[in-house]
Formats: sequence, structure tokens, C-alpha cells
Amino acid sequence: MGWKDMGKWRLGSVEEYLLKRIEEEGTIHLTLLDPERRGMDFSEVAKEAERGGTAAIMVGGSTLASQSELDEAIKAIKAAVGVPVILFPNNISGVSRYADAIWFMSLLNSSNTYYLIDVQALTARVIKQYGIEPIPMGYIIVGDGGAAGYIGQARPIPYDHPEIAVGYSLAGEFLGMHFIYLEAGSGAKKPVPIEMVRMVRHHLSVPLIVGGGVREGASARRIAEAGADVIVTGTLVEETERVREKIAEVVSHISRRA
Ligand code: 1GP
Repeated sequence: MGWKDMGKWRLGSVEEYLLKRIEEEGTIHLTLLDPERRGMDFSEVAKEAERGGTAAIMVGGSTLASQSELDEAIKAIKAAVGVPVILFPNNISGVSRYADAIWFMSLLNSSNTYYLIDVQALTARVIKQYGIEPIPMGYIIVGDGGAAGYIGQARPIPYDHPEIAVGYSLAGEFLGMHFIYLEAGSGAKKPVPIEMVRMVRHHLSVPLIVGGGVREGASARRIAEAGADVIVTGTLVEETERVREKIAEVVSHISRRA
């Protein structure tokens, strides 16, 4: 069943769809596709990820510069799947009129106001004009942070200081963000530590997203058990031919329904 057919949920409300799936399944999985991965068959990968049980497709990449490349990737994905397509923007170039929603995110531990509020101000009007649903999210980079940390001029929170992550997460919640995302960086050698997920979850009242470096079911399960509501994987589908099986394996480890 596609998200637009979910009877009682307001048409277009991707956020409500996500919350409903979290309520029903405990922890849900989102697949991140990077339009800069030339040669990837986005529609096929997205279709297989959906069949594997992913709840939505996120589209974005830290170094994405071509809006037309983004548009083409999203059009292909939209034609192939029923789940929502959510933008995961790195910059102005990360906005596409063809998406259903956008993580309207602030990189809370950036040292540059551009990633905190300026790029959001530059894109807000066009997001409204296009009718893309903005979902307010506080983005926090931890560990080495990968390309996202470098580009976003973050001061990544050290893995052995979960209390700092709690502070930033709570600050995001108090500022009104609906989701908090702990990001280890795409391709991170080690995902966000369990203790950090557990401590943030303990203090936070809004849904918690965790991503970066999750490659198999067992580590996804530990992160879910520690309290993540959403687990994002990107690299996983780039490293396998068996997208559906791989996603299904992760989903079966985190979903109450499986
Ligand atoms: C990156 O958290 C996401 O923004 C996904 O990371 O590519 O390591 O799965 P991976």
C-alpha cells in the first residue's frame, strides 16, 4: 500500500506516515540514495529497497552540485516506488520540486551559520512554492563525520562523549525540531555508539534517527534496541547486487512486525 492510500492520514503528510509506521513497527528503515552515484539504476534499487521493507527513500549527497541530476534521479525513483521520497539536502542544490518532502534540517553542531540557518533561509521560499512538505529535523554529526562533517564544517561530537550529544539533541527538541538525527557519516567505519544512542534516547521525546556505517542486521538491531526509531543506510545498497535481500535482512532485525 502506498503512503497516499493510508486512509486516515492527511494526503501528503509524509511526517504522519513516518510516525504511523514507527508506531506500528517500532523501528523503521530508510534507504539513502546519492544522485552522484552515476551508473546506479535508481529506479531498480529503490524498487528493490521498497520490496525489502524500507519505509521511504531519502535522496541526497554531501557533494551534490547538480540539481538536474537530482531531478532526474527523483523522477526515476518516484515512477518506481509507492513509498515517499524525502530530500536529504546538502545545500541549495539539494532541493527538487519532484520530491514529496524535505528534511528541513539544521546542522546543529556546525561552526558555520550557513549550515545552521542561512541555507534554510535561502531555500524556504522555493520549498513552499514547490509544495514540498518540510519536516523539521536537527542534524548532529558525531565521530569522524565523513564528508558530511567536513563539508558542513561540523565540530563532530567524540564517540566517548555521549553527554554532549544529549545536549545538542535536547536543544534541537526544545527549538521545535520534530526529529533528531545522529550522523556518523556515510561509510563510517563504526556506527554511532550504542551508549550514545541509549543516552540520547533516554532524554529525548521526539523520534531519533541514526545513520552512518550500518551495514548488517546485527548492528542495526543493537542500535534499534538502544532506542533508534529510524535507521538510515546508504552505502549498503551500493555494495550489493541483492538489494532486496540485504534491506529485508536489516528490516527483519529492527522491525517489530518482522
Ligand atoms: C549518511 O547516515 C547516512 O548520511 C547513511 O550512511 O552510507 O554509511 O549507510 P551509510
